Amino acid sequence: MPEVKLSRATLPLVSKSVQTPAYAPTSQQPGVVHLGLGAFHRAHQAMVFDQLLREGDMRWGIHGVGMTQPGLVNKLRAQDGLYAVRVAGATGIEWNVPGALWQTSVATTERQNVLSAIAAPSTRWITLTVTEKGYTSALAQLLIDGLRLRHTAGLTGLTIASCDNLQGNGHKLKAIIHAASTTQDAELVKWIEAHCAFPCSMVDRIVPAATDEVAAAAKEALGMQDECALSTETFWEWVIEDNFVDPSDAALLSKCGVRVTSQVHSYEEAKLRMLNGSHSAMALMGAVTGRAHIADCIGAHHIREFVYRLMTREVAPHLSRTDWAEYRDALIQRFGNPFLKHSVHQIATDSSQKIPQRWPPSVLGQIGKGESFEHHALAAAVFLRYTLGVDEKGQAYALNDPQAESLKAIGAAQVATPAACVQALLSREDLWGSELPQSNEWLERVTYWHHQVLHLGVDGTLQFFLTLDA
Ligand code: CS2
Repeated sequence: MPEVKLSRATLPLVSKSVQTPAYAPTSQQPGVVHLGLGAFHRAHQAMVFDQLLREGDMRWGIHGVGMTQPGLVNKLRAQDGLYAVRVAGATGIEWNVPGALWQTSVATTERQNVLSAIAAPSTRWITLTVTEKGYTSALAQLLIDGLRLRHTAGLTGLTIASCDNLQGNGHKLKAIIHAASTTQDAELVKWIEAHCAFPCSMVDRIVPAATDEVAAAAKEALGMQDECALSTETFWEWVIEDNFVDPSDAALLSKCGVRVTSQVHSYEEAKLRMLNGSHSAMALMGAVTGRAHIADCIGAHHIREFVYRLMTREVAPHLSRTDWAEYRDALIQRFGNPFLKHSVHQIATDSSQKIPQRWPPSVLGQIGKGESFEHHALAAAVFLRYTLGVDEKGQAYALNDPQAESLKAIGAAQVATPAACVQALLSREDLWGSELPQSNEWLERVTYWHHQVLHLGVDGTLQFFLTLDA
């Protein structure tokens, strides 16, 4: 007998303990085009939109766009856009099948479909999770071409919400659109300016890439096969600037637990520097020591203590989010969630694009106040060690990073000529910005910790570090 697979037709057969959508996307067209149909969107915004749809507001169905790879889109199509999400935290486990994903496209091979979706009369929003490296002229061109169709057709403008881990993400998105537009687009740019809104947005939920283990757990929970199942934590946060084409969206989103505010900046900076900054540090430490998951890192006393101190001493003093202590304590708990199995190599991916948002602002803040930045210096030293591409047990790993070649070229000679390699890494303005490469103190401290990392190993260095009151 062929195995039963999750789809609209088999939805009634899903175990009753699983929450499934009662609504169907029958005659309605999607109101949201999402660019970057990865795991994160499906377990975060898609679940918020699912909540709105459950309440009967049918304007929140999603046209999900995979930016490059057709693999996931094909699997989702075979399941009519349905997939299960395991939500696990201290209060227990729940399985959910969100029903918000109604249509899908792949940007590289089905560009016309994406443009048509952007230009559909039903479309009201575009959301984006295209990752840090996705803010390219190609993305800008896709948006320009789609918006041109809307403009020509005399349709309304759109709320275009970047949800990537970038400070001022709405401004960045708008800036690349301006940079990619030509003089012939002058009219269109004026229309975009007047009729589209680019709210900045901070999104937070830990959603590891799908694994076989989660697929097996989904099969057990659903009573059928689901090739697109995901696992996430109970916690989620979405803070978005009160800047919408349709102002009444603010109240709707607020009702679902989204924080609509004019103060996104303070949430963004706290999240990028505390959560993501700690994540990058732990991911690199885990990769070099051979720990597979973030929970393994935070489970090691010296790494947990290091992360706690990094947040408390070097990140928090420069934040405007006043409830940072609660946020920090919640993060330590979240990192330890045993259900998440969040791979350190997944987070170490694209470190060259992530570190600039995550570490330098805190280091510069500490330098500015004449305070110690030893935790970040140690983390930067581990980053250099990571570029060797082999862990302390001798196991090789790949560097998945648009800068992989240049990073490996810098890191290769670090055992023979460590000081020169630290200098080469720290002189890169693409990683550290224009100010930090001028700091001799920073260079000196990273060089010091890099020496320790090479001689004591990462765990030994951390244990030694914690005996100091840095
Ligand atoms: C992580 C983020 O992969 C990474 O770089 O730091 O994806 C992180 O899990 C999310 O931003 C959490 O909201």
